[in-house]
Amino acid sequence: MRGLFTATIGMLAALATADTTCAPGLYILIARGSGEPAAGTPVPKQGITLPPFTGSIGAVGELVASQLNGTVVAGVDYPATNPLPSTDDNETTIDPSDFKSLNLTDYHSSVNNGTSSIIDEVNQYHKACPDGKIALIGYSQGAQVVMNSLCGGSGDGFNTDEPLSPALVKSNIVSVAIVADPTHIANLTIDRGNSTQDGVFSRQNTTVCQQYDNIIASWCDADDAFCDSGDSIAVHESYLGIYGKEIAEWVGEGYVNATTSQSGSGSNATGTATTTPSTTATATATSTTTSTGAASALVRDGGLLLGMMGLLSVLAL
Ligand SMILES: *[C@@H]1O[C@H](CO)[C@@H](O)[C@H](O)[C@H]1NC(C)=O
Ligand SMILES: *[C@@H]1O[C@H](CO)[C@@H](O)[C@H](O)[C@H]1NC(C)=O
Ligand SMILES: *[C@@H]1O[C@H](CO)[C@@H](O)[C@H](O)[C@H]1NC(C)=O
Ligand SMILES: *[C@@H]1O[C@H](CO)[C@@H](O)[C@H](O)[C@H]1NC(C)=O
Ligand SMILES: *[C@@H]1O[C@H](CO)[C@@H](O)[C@H](O)[C@H]1NC(C)=O
Ligand SMILES: *[C@@H]1O[C@H](CO)[C@@H](O)[C@H](O)[C@H]1NC(C)=O
Ligand SMILES: *[C@@H]1O[C@H](CO)[C@@H](O)[C@H](O)[C@H]1NC(C)=O
Ligand SMILES: *[C@@H]1O[C@H](CO)[C@@H](O)[C@H](O)[C@H]1NC(C)=O
Ligand SMILES: CC(=O)N[C@H]1CO[C@H](CO)[C@@H](O)[C@@H]1O
Repeated sequence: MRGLFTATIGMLAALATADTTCAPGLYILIARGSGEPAAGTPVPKQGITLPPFTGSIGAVGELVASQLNGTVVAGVDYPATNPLPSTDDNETTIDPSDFKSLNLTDYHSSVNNGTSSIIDEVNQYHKACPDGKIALIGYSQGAQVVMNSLCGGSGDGFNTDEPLSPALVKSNIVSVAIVADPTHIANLTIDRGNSTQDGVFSRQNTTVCQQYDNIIASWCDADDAFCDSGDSIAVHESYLGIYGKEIAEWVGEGYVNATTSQSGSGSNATGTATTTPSTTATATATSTTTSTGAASALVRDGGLLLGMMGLLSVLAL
């Protein structure tokens, strides 16, 4: 599914597993898309490397980190097996009937691994850092994995894992950003983008996770080959460029909501308390931040933001 993007990155050695050092601020755990390398994505134009396992959507984590002091960005250690044959690598469309005839055994085991891994990593982080606030971001197969961690395994070839404890989710997970989810269900309140169709593995049971609607946003556009059951791979790879900033704002807003008001009111989302530029964004990515002044809004205009938007366009999914 990653096409040219994957082909030009090259495989580097896989690095550390999720960081259990408590973040001074928000801890962002990211599940990458099918076929994206485990090694951090290099972004030569920006002179940085995204953290391992975060894939291209790791750029959104970096964008949040550049705006929210004390943010740590980490990725979920799972295979992210690409179910498509390599002949589809550079295609912009897919024949939906071809997709239905794929052997999905390895995809199922990858999703099952990812679901257990993210649940373990969140539980470990919570154990080490009981007050730590967590955001989850998932793209494509990683979106399915993140939703499984909240809703439970989706069955139908996939495991039926127990989801994260609702008590933990309510007290510690502040925002969830889902991008191009194959288990997407159309027309829910969590939905963003213009998809009107369910995904190829449309989720059957939302009993547990529907209580989290206020912290989840799920982006899917019409004709996406996976979240909208359409035929476009190009749409599936377009989100970062179109919605990257909006997704980063959603993630940061959840943290601001949770830390500025017990009642969850977002009215102070532009306050200065938690929105200073980070100079220690992550342990593994070199921050491009040079500004030292306090920010007055979650995502500001100006050089840093333009720099990060440049990063989004370089990485355009
Ligand atoms: C950012 O957070 C660190 C660690 O909590 C703190 O030492 C530093 O003063 C903060 N910087 C700003 C600009 O708030
Ligand atoms: C999950 O996949 C990772 C590599 O992506 C591997 O190291 C780990 O052992 C797998 N876990 C299970 C339970 O299969
Ligand atoms: C896809 O495009 C890249 C870059 O042009 C090329 O190196 C690669 O061989 C292509 N892959 C396939 C399967 O055609
Ligand atoms: C599907 O893939 C799995 C794992 O690669 C393999 O064991 C199995 O035989 C395949 N099934 C078919 C019908 O090709
Ligand atoms: C859906 O939104 C995308 C991104 O803004 C846009 O490119 C596309 O034309 C829209 N599709 C429809 C059917 O409205
Ligand atoms: C979602 O809503 C649109 C517009 O009302 C409708 O055309 C479409 O059939 C709905 N999709 C599903 C899966 O219910
Ligand atoms: C959906 O999941 C919940 C929680 O696991 C379970 O209690 C319920 O029976 C499931 N509903 C269906 C229709 O499978
Ligand atoms: C933040 O709070 C506002 C106002 O209550 C709410 O509309 C929004 O959904 C919240 N955002 C997140 C990410 O929790
Ligand atoms: C929790 C908090 O800081 N609430 C403040 C939000 O902003 C309004 C004024 O804009 C204050 O009155 C609240 O105390």
